[in-house]
Order: sequence, then structure tokens, then C-alpha cells
Amino acid sequence: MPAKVTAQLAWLCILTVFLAIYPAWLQKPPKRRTVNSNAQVKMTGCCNEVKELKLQIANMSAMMGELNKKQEGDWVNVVMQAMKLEEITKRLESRLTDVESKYSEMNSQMGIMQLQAAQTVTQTSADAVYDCSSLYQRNYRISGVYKLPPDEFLGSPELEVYCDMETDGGGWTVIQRRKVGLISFNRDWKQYKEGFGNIRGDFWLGNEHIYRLSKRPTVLRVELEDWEGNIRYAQYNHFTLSNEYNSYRLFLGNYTGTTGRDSLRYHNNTAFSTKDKDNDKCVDDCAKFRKGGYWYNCCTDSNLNGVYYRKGEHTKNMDGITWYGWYGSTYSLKRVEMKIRAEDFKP
Ligand SMILES: *[C@@H]1O[C@H](CO)[C@@H](O)[C@H](O)[C@H]1NC(C)=O
Ligand SMILES: *[C@@H]1O[C@H](CO)[C@@H](O)[C@H](O)[C@H]1NC(C)=O
Ligand SMILES: *[C@@H]1O[C@H](CO)[C@@H](O)[C@H](O)[C@H]1NC(C)=O
Ligand SMILES: [Ca+2]
Repeated sequence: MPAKVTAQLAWLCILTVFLAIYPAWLQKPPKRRTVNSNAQVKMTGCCNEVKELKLQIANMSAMMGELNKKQEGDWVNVVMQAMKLEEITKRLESRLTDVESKYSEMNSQMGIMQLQAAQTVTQTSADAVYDCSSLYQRNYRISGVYKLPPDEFLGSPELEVYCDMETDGGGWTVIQRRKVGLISFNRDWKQYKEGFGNIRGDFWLGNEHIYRLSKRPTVLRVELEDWEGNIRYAQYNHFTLSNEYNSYRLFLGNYTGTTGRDSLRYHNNTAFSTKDKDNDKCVDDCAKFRKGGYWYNCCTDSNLNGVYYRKGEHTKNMDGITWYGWYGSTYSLKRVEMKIRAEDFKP
């Protein structure tokens, strides 16, 4: 090949790579809103990450510049290097997108906080932020962590919740999740009352919060995943808990779903039990046998707050995360989520 053509080819290649990078430079960070200092700290952390990624991308293009100078030499080598750079750049860009989507989630949290500030002035019960379904109605459509403002009228404190804004139309407040398996669910009454765990990982929202959130007509959705990645769900209308005085007794309406048999109905109209409070309908102490807090009857047809067993260990015990109607009494599931939303919710 004549030297001129090779040089031109190399240039063309470099130009293409450069154009692939350029749009990432142009992306402006989403606009800042100033709400409170706590939020600011998070925002700064995030922006630094974005900044750093952008710097790295800029560095890549500086290295492209160096390559330009070398283009007189061996062009195959240049093209190879350019391709390698392009690959790295692509990886950086996808990381940037990742960070920016996290950032937009934070932004929507900012929105809630603003709302909170506005609300102290204009709140009426009609536009109260009550749960994730009311947030959805206010156009918060990104799944993630939100802060529900305190409400004196409803007697509720500020509460951090995880909203599922995607499943079956969204608007779900997640009340329980098992998927990581690092924390114990064999906890006492007080911990089950107040809630425990990590809102982004495994947690129990707290019986007192669930009781309060299910005071108005509420749907409960239970999502189950086995170790092969199959997902099933069970859904109930008229889900509610009684108050602590009545031991957070469970009430369920009719079942719809795909979980084989309904394995929560057996626990209907049953009080909550923990290792330090035996409210079950058995001479045995179910919470001790099944190692969780649950609406134990005598004892279980499901045990969603049981012990998390990993693959290989998941079929050997009776105290795992079970749903008898799908896999029987000894198969511990890989992932479970329980979530609620208002019965009159319309996506
Ligand atoms: C760019 O990256 C190279 C290789 O990783 C590094 O040696 C150099 O210091 C970086 N330059 C800047 C400005 O970050
Ligand atoms: C459950 O289904 C029965 C029979 O279809 C119906 O009569 C009843 O009203 C339903 N209950 C609820 C809570 O929806
Ligand atoms: C659950 O128990 C309550 C109270 O006994 C009852 O009214 C309701 O129909 C029951 N739900 C189901 C699904 O059986
Ligand atoms: Ca008992």
C-alpha cells in the first residue's frame, strides 16, 4: 500500500474513535438543586466520581493525540492501539452512564426533600406523601430509596423506604427483601417492630411501619425466585396488620398469582411471633424452630423470614426461606421481596 493511503487510513480510524468519545464530554451533569447539607455531601461524592471519569476520558483523548504523532510509523500498530483505546473508552462511558443514573436517582430524592419543605406550608390530606404509590402519582418514576416525610395528621415519623416503580405498574413500597443473605432474620420482637437491615439489601421495614402503611386498603405482592432464576408471585388484596396490642396479626384477602399453591393463607388471622414472643397456634415454639419472625401458625406453610441458605445448602433444612406451595418444606429460595401499594392505585 502506498504510504499516503496508510496514513489516511490511520487518520480516519483515529477520527472515528475520537468522535465516539466526544459525546461523553458534552454530557453535562444534571443540574444541582440546593436542598440540605446532608444531600450536598452525597451530591459532591457523586460529582467527583463523574468528574474523575470525565478526566479519564479526556486523558484517553490526550493519548490519541500522542498516537497522531506516531502515525507516520507502523500503521497496523497504530490501529491496534486505537482499537484498544476505544474499548477502554467504551468501558469508561458505560461506567459514566451508571454513575449518572445513580445521580438521577439522588436527584429524585432531592425532589422529595424539596417537597417535604414545601409540604409544611401547603399540606392537606389530599396531597400527602403517604407511601410509594403517592410518590408515583407525583411523577416519581425511578425505583430506589426515598424518604417519606413525617406527617403529624397520620402520626407517622420520617421513614426511608425503597420504592419499586416498575413491577406491574409500580408504586410499590417494599416491606421485606431477602437476596444477599448476610444478615440474620432471627431477631427479637423489638427489632421486628422497628425494622432492621439495609434498605438497598436485605431488610424488614418494621411491623409498626407496615401496620401504619396498610391502614388504608392495601395490596400485598410477594415475589419469589428460585436458584434457577425462575420468578413467581403471589398477590393479595385487603392486606393489613393489626396494631402491636393485637400482636400485628395478619389479614389477607383473596390470592392471585403463579406460585403453585397459596402458602400465606395458612398464616391468615395469625399473630406475629419472634424468638422472644411465642404467639403461634402451636404447643411448639415455631419462631425457635423456624428461626425467624413471622405469623407462625403451627408452624409454617411459608417461612419468608427464615434462614438464608446458599446454593448447595438450600435443600437440606426446614428453617430456610420456604414457600411450600412451590417447592415444599425444605427448599430455601434465592430471593424474596414483599411489597405493598394502595388498592385504588392506578398506574
Ligand atoms: C493518563 O493516563 C496515563 C496512563 O494511565 C498516565 O500515565 C497519565 O499520568 C495520565 N495523565 C493524566 C493527565 O491523567
Ligand atoms: C374473595 O373471593 C370470594 C369469592 O370469589 C368473594 O366472595 C370475596 O368477596 C373475595 N374477597 C375479597 C376480600 O376480595
Ligand atoms: C382471613 O381471615 C379473615 C378473618 O378470619 C377472613 O375474613 C378472611 O376471609 C380470610 N382470608 C382468606 C384469604 O381466607
Ligand atoms: Ca407456641
